[in-house]
Amino acid sequence: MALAALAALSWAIPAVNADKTAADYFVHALPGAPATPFIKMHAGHIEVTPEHNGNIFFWHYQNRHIAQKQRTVLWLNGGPGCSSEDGGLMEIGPYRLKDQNTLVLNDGSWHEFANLLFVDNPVGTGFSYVDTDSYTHELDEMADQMIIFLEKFFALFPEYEQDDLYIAGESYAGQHIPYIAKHILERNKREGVAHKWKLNGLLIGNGWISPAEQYQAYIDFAYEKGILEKNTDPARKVEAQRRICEKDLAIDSNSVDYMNCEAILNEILAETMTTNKGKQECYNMYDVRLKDSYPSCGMNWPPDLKYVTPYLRRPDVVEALHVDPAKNTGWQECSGAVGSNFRAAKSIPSIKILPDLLTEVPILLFSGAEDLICNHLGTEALIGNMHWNGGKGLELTPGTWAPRREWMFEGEVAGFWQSARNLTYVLFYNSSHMVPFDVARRSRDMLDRFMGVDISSIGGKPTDSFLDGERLPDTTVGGQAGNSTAAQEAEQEKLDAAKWEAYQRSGEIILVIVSVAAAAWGYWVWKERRKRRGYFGLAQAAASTATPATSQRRDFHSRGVSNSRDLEAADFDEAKLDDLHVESPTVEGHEEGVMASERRYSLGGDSDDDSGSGAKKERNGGTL
Ligand SMILES: *[C@@H]1O[C@H](CO)[C@@H](O)[C@H](O)[C@H]1NC(C)=O
Ligand SMILES: *[C@@H]1O[C@H](CO)[C@@H](O)[C@H](O)[C@H]1NC(C)=O
Ligand SMILES: CC(=O)N[C@H]1CO[C@H](CO)[C@@H](O)[C@@H]1O
Repeated sequence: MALAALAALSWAIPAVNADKTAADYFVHALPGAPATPFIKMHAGHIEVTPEHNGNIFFWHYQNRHIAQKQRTVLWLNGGPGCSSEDGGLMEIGPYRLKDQNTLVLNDGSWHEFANLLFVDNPVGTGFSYVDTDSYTHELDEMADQMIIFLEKFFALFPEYEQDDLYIAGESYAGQHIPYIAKHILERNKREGVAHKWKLNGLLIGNGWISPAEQYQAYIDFAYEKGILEKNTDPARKVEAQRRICEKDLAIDSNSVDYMNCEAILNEILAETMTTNKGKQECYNMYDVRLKDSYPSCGMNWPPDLKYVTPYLRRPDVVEALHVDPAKNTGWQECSGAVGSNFRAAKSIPSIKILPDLLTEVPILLFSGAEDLICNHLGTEALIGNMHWNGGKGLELTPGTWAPRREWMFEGEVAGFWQSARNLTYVLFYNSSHMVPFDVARRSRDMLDRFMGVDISSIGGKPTDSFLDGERLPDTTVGGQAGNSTAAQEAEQEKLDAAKWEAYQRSGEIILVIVSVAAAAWGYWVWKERRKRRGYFGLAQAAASTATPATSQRRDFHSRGVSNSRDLEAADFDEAKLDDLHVESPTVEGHEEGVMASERRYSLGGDSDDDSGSGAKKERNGGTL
């Protein structure tokens, strides 16, 4: 019944995108945002599969400055089925939410030298929608739709088509990003393509890339962090599960995920569950310095999520972002329906396509060292086993490994960099699955360095950033922390030095931004918090978890997945909206978990070193 109504409804809103112009996407005023600096934004839907009512939502932010050339970063979160508004509002975007009504500036935002394009991918995710019988199943299909999206996006906004293009993201986007890159390179080589897209680099944070190494790494990481102890009962149980997993991998090494291997992670979380004041607790799989209520194990995290969901459901926000009425179900961080349909059963894992990509495009893999679900040991192992551009792993010449260069940022040891033959690996210490959530400014320095931003032409005070004590080329403008007089003076100096022509945007747009920014600088609020990635529904196994959950996706989290009926473009039932955890999206029927986690995270959310999880040993820096 709902279906019929639904179908009728979707036809009643025909071809919404057909005749839209850029002006239709302009975000005139974003509720809760500071009045200045005014950040230029466009948002709305682009139709990719009209036959299935498939519409992809994007949110675009214009850069603050241009150095040398114009750049665009396309950002994708994981899942599959998790919205890239996570990245927009909790990681790399210009704003963070201080509460559900107030946006504050993120002084580590990546829009300093790049236009940012957040895309809810694939259809059905976040604000995107599609008929409920037409979710995406495979990676190639996803990438085809992304190409259609980009063609239409650049038709609407041709001024960005010749930007240097980077694709960045985390978690399951470790599958999405290489596939999209491959499809872009193929598109560029096709006869008759008028404008090639300048794909210049990929950045993947705590990515799900290579099952073989990454499943093994669950146990290695658990031992290294002291989560599991060798030769104990829990360790033996987990090892038994590893053997089952290895058999599956031996039979077929071409899948993106394996149920019996996912179970390793479940086992680790279940076997290390503890009881604290009558409540069951487990490790937060996105940041093992933290604990969460069992069986959520991180799904309630990060704390900002409890603001993001209600904010993105405010009618005035929905309207400001031009969300089509056809998306009638309200924003959800992760869509269980999208995740469970995206089996990628016929897709090969992205590790198999990275070597080809590396002949044409530099790739940076970065890891937050405290993440378990896509942990750095797995990333290091997959790099070590991969052959590309005439060598294996990060070797410079046979037998000589690229050095790990210590990275000092703003007076602190931030991690290390290692690089060979177009592949760069960066480890972030003290960081979770969602690196930019924890250390936004460092993550931006990484981006600017990778993109080769050179601020010598525009002035500004560079950040303190050193590799092996060596002063690096000046990339990031770092002088804007706080609202101090010094910060304002520094900004003034920068503007004086810069001159308008330095901001070489031909149109007047950027001038407006710059002048507004100049008038009102000194406004940055520093807010560093921690955050995660994907998720997975350990919760489905619920308290009865003697046996590993079966149906959860590695995805890293399908928070909210458990209600397998995900309200999608189809269910037009307002009443259901109300039932949907408007507060913190969590697993239905697990109320007490929510409360417990709020308590816990109010403590855990504010700085990097308050983890209080106690159990694990610290830093892994030296042992890597
Ligand atoms: C690295 O990528 C560039 C493109 O940015 C390409 O021209 C070059 O051949 C690649 N290097 C190797 C060693 O393949
Ligand atoms: C500037 O900083 C001071 C001290 O931190 C603070 O009290 C004040 O509210 C800030 N002003 C603005 C406009 O953010
Ligand atoms: C605040 C904090 O935990 N800092 C640590 C970050 O990581 C480095 C390297 O492991 C440690 O030396 C710091 O103490």
